Amino acid sequence: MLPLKEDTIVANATALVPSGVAIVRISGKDALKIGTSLFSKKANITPRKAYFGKVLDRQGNVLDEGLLLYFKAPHSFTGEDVVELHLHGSVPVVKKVIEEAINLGARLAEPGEFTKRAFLHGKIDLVQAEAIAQLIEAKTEKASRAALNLLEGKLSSQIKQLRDKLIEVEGLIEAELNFPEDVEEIELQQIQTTLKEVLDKIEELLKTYKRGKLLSEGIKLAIVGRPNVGKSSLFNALVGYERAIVSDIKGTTRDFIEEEFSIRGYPVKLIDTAGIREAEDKIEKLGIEKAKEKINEADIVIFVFDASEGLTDEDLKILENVKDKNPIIVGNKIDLGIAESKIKDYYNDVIFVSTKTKEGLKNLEDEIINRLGLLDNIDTDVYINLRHQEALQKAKQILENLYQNLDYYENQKELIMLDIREANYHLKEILGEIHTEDVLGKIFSSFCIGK
Ligand SMILES: Nc1nc2c(ncn2[C@@H]2O[C@H](COP(=O)(O)OP(=O)(O)OP(=O)(O)O)[C@@H](O)[C@H]2O)c(=O)[nH]1
Ligand SMILES: [Mg+2]
Repeated sequence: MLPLKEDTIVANATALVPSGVAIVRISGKDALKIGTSLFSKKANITPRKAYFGKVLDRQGNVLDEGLLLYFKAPHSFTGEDVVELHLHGSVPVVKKVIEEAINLGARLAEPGEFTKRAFLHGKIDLVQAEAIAQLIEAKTEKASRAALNLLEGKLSSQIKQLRDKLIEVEGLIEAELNFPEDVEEIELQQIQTTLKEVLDKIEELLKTYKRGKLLSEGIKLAIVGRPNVGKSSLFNALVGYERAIVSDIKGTTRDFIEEEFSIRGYPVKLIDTAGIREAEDKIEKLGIEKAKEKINEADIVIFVFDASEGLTDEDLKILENVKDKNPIIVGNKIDLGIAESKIKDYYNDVIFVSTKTKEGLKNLEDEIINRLGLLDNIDTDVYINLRHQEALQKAKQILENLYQNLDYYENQKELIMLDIREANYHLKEILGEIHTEDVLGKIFSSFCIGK
């Protein structure tokens, strides 16, 4: 564990916006001294009790009234002495209280520093620290539930089980090597069984990465097509309200429009774009350029045409231009009929919908989920992130190699031990049992101030 900085840090724990209540958090060895200097009740503060009083500046002028709470080390979030001042959520008052705490010797906390201290004091492991940021940033309930599972230690406990299995084998080999007369020889079969168990579990965890990424980062969907086919109508139908202007005038949508919503708990950013055609109008042309940019950025492109008219040459030209994106092809306005003969080459690939009657919209959602590889309804408790994925892959590679060549190592158990130790190093990295300042810097700097 790294040596902790001994200083006391302060920051707003709530957003700096006008609100009912705002919390200023102070953590470190002088937290109580600084906190009570800014409060009317100065002495005999019992931990975990809320005191109502005046919040004061250093000269004793009243800044606000509010609550003071004291959490005595190590029974606090950071594991240090922590004082929370609950103020009214007035931005200037919160700023003033922080400034006063700094004048009294505290330092403005770096992003994520409270959580980092909690980690360094062993209150949480690194997976749980990451889960806090994930929970705060979750865009859907499904995403927040997934983050909470990590915070509760559901991934950590699985990693710890793997780590312990490897430690056990490592220990047995070490004992055999050190005390060959006293200790029974460990069978290769036993090592093999453990390696297989660990590898299977690692494989299972690796499979959760893609879903976890989609859950935390969301999916970008762009709707494209020629003017008047009903792109904005589809956009509105999917997001659930009349967000975009719809009209029978071609070229209604000029600039792109973005809106966030969710499909089956996965956050989605939906983008409506200007209808693509050979436009004369300067502004429309700019909109069409933007539409092309949005197509490139999108994870999935939804190409819309008017099914009652069939696929026109203009449609086919646009379709040709987006074919690299493997678009979902949507035939809209089926309430007006389907011009089957003009669609025949593509018929089986088309999702037919009517934004007017809402027919077919569920099929479109299914197709989106299918394209993302999410249709199998596997709902795991835990999802790994990129950092976990990298570490698990390294561990997997070492163990797989060992597993396949185990027979060659029959008389070189120390090599088996070294490999297992190295693989375990990567599992310990996930938990943060082994870490570098670089890794911590990367994780915690992505937090916001005060967390
Ligand atoms: N009958 C019928 N009309 C529809 C349907 N969807 C859209 N429309 C009509 O088609 C016209 C064009 O709809 P928009 O959603 O504005 O089309 P757009 O593709 O966004 O058009 P631009 O923004 O000009 O590119 C409007 O008059 C809509 O009411 C549908 O499913 N059935
Ligand atoms: Mg439109």
